[in-house]
Amino acid sequence: MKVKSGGGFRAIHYTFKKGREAGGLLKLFRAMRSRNACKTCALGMGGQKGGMVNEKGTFPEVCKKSLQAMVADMQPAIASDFWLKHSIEELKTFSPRKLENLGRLSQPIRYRRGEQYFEPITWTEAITSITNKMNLIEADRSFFYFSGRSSNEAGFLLQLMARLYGTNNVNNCSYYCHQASGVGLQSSIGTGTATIVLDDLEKSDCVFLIGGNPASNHPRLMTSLMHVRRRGGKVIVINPVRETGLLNFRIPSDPWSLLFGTRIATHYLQPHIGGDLALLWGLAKSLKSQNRIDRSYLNQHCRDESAWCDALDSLEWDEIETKSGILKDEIDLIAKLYGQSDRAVFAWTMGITHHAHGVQNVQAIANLALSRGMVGKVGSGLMPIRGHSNVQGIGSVGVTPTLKKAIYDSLEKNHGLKLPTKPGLDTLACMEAAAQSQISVGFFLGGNLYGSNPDSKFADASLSNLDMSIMLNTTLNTGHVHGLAKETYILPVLARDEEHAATTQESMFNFVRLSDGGPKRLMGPRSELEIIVEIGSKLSETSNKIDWQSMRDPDKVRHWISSVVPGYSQIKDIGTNRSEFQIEGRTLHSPVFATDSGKAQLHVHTLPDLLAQNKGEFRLMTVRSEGQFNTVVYEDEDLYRNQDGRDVILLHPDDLSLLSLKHNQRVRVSSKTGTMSNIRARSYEEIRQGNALMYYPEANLLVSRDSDPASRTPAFKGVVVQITPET
Ligand SMILES: Nc1nc2c(c(=O)[nH]1)N[C@H]1C(S)=C(S)[C@@H](COP(=O)(O)OP(=O)(O)OC[C@H]3O[C@@H](n4cnc5c(=O)[nH]c(N)nc54)[C@H](O)[C@@H]3O)O[C@H]1N2
Ligand SMILES: Nc1nc2c(c(=O)[nH]1)N[C@H]1C(S)=C(S)[C@@H](COP(=O)(O)OP(=O)(O)OC[C@H]3O[C@@H](n4cnc5c(=O)[nH]c(N)nc54)[C@H](O)[C@@H]3O)O[C@H]1N2
Ligand SMILES: [Mo]
Repeated sequence: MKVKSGGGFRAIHYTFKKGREAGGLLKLFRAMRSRNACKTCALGMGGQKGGMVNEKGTFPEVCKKSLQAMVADMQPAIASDFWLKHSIEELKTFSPRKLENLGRLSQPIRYRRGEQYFEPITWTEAITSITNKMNLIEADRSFFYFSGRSSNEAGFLLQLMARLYGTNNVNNCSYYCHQASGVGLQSSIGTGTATIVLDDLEKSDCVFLIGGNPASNHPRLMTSLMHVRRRGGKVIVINPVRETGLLNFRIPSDPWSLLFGTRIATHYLQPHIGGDLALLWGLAKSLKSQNRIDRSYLNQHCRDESAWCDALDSLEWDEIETKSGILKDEIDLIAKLYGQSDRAVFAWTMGITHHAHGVQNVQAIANLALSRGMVGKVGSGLMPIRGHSNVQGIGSVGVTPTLKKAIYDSLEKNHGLKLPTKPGLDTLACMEAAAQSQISVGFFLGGNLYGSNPDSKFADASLSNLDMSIMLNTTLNTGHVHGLAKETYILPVLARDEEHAATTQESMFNFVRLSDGGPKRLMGPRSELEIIVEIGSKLSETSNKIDWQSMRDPDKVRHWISSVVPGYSQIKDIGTNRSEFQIEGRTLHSPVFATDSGKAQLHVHTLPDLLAQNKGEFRLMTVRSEGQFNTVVYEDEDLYRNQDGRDVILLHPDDLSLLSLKHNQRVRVSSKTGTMSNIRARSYEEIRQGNALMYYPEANLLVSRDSDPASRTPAFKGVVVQITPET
């Protein structure tokens, strides 16, 4: 049966199913209610108000993904004889789901080239071998990659260790995610994160949701969107795909919505993939012709108003229509609605950032918001919807190749440390350096760089070219069996709700939460902080530079963070006063910007041509299904898009006819980077004609390393493919 709404009873039924897997619903409920920040997206659940409570204090807010993540952590340990029974070659044939379901990692394991099996080793042996090797190489021949699941404390300490060791090759998954938002916002308004708090969303009368599928990826945001709509506000979705859950969603915590469903989008624009920049400029042009631009705001609070207005005037509608795929009438209608709004919020996700012009997309969103004075006012503003639960915090505390000047200065002046000055490499640059044998050691705090990277073949070759890699993880993923370095160490870590001391995380609304930790579920894994201390205290370059042993205590690390990270001074006492806080200088409720001039900057762009202009070519987006969290696939089916498997390419029915293909016919999909065979071409009328959809991470075989020059984010949603029938 075709699924016509997101959420609903299916989500509740799922809760019971997961409860059974976790050894009882009550046990799962207790774990979910513990005072820890939610482990999945960065919407900001949990912390000191208790699990399943949002930043406004509403309960119960729960989603399928948070249950999945919790149940995964509640699994028993992988038995120690497992490693001797299953060869690496065999593990390579396991699906991401099978790897995750093997259980929790609980002892250090090592692989050495030439051997066929992982070998369990002691912690002492692992730490000694790792530090011996690191002591032999030049620091700049190493790189550090962080996912966004770890705590602020672990993030801060590991980046400090890397820099004391002597390298700035420090980066996080943001380079494959929201980097374009950070760079774009910084260049427009002087800060790189959301300008609003959750409550502002509840006050707005118009929300633009651009290039995201929160029904599946940030389900708890749907409650706020329901409220906007119930208040008579507008929810304008811009997405080449009509996503089921954005049309109708059944919110489990709202009885009426649960039974009858809630319509979410009031308006739905379907541009071509990559057509947003033209569309955003079109909206601004239309707004201007309707005399709805707030000239006095632009005059007082923005720079380069006249250059921006001239650019709007000289743009031709023909160009806007062909490059966006949206007709002027439709653009005029949406501009009119926006023109009537008093408090508008602009929210966006990967459909905006995963392009070779991702930064420009973000700047154009900021332009549009600024044009009506929607930045720096209650109930309105800019809101990048972040991915990982602490990806924003990891960036704030210094996990970036270039340290913020304030952090750098403070570490040098106040703490007397000498930091390296050679510029650090971003994620893609590190992968390329590894492929060229310029880097020999990779250190990974969480994540799955192999699975996340564009051009999977290249990723495999590049990571295999390393002499040593060190991975700190909770469960096994594809990155532990593909692209193995000559010597690979996998170190098991505790999840944040199992640590003996409290840690902190930062939500997408710039709110710092305290996770209490909790009893260890397994005896083998260690806390991330403990492992970093063990390594840092044994590296010859770092051992005597700070008092490592004291850093086992997250309170001590927080003292450091408080003294060096801008806006974070209140973190110093959070371990004792337990007061979660809003980071200073981020939320903008008045139009004073953190730029040199105090004004926001308007940007002018040239509009890129749409990709895939030639006959037989399609624009491909690579996206998440409802049943996965990034490279970890929990279920093969994609409930909301009505797909029973992941080996598919979704095409508009007219495109199938054009290609003389039948629904479900096997095809070969090729790009300039790779080919995937035996894919089912499926008729999917919800996608805009000329565009195609496939699932990440599998489709990374097709994604090239072309990236946005300004943010270095790969164009995961801008791939040109050809489709031919299998013979
Ligand atoms: N369940 C679940 N939740 C998650 C994750 C997960 O994997 N699973 N991952 C987390 C992470 S790290 C992140 S970053 C977020 C990701 O959250 P999203 O950004 O929502 O995830 P994607 O699946 O990448 O999908 C992007 C959406 O963009 C649309 N899109 C694609 N190309 C374009 C375009 O050119 N223009 C426009 N306007 N739209 C386009 C697609 O149709 C799709 O609806 O979710 C987080 N939450
Ligand atoms: N083609 C394509 N590629 C993409 C994307 C896309 O849309 N299309 N999306 C991109 C995006 S937005 C992102 S964010 C990246 C994802 O990039 P990553 O963050 O690198 O990948 P994940 O799959 O989220 O990593 C999951 C692993 O984290 C580990 N883990 C879980 N919890 C913890 C913890 O508490 N501590 C530690 N140390 N480890 C833990 C588990 O072992 C799990 O296997 O992928 C990017 N790649
Ligand atoms: Mo992400």
